[in-house]
Amino acid sequence: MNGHDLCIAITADNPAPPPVIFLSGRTLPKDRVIGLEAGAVDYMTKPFDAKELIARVGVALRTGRRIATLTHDASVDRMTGLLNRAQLDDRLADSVGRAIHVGTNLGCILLDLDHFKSVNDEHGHLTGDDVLREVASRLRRNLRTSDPVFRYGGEEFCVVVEGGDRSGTLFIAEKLLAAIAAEPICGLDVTASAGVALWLQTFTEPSELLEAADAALYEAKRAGRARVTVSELIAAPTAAPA
Ligand code: GH3
Ligand code: MG
Ligand code: MG
Repeated sequence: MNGHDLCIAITADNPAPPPVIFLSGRTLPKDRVIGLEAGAVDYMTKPFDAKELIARVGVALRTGRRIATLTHDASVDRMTGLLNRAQLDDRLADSVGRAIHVGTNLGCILLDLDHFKSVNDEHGHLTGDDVLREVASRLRRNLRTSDPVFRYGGEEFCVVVEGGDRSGTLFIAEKLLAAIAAEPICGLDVTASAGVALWLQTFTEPSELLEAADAALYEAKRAGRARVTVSELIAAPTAAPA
């Protein structure tokens, strides 16, 4: 292929783009620069030594695995296995961008466990951790893969519902609270409250959606907990009577 051979290191457990090593008959520095600037992780010239090529493939794979591990650790909350807050910020901005571009709805659900401090105080932090893990698992099991769930903070979780209108997002929020309360967790009756906000095209920042969900969550707590409240400030307009 035009003086170049491509050596591609692929592993089944690495879904990231495979690292590319050029093996080329073009030996000039400018050719190496072109190859490396095109995204290759390494550039070898012919004639080549097979053992050196294999060693360089090994280095590329090792580096790729380390990057994959670091990327995973930077995105996933270690205790619950959910996406973390940094991912929420990134993905919410993407979701808002798509909602603006396509003109679709976007729902945001903020969930907070009720009286969770007393779980720690009365049963210990390890039990508290187990409760958080089981809640995370129930949230994941009750959501489509297209509706990502994030660990927002300590005992707070956030779900982004792309295309979610008022009734659809409310339905999901109610379903999640029901799933948490359905069966005792670690022998304890656990409930959560949720605040729902809906994206309106008048918002300027994704953070406004989170602020609105937070205000709704505060309302749900104030109204007695174990319930869903919608941020009335930004509730989607109801259809005008015919
Ligand atoms: P409310 O119903 O008003 O939300 O009351 P709450 O007790 O749930 O809220 P509060 O903010 O008073 O307490 C939250 C508790 O969550 C306190 C904190 O120790 C606990 N928490 C936060 N992160 C973790 C964690 O990773 N593990 C455990 N075990 N507890 C956590
Ligand atoms: Mg909280
Ligand atoms: Mg709480």
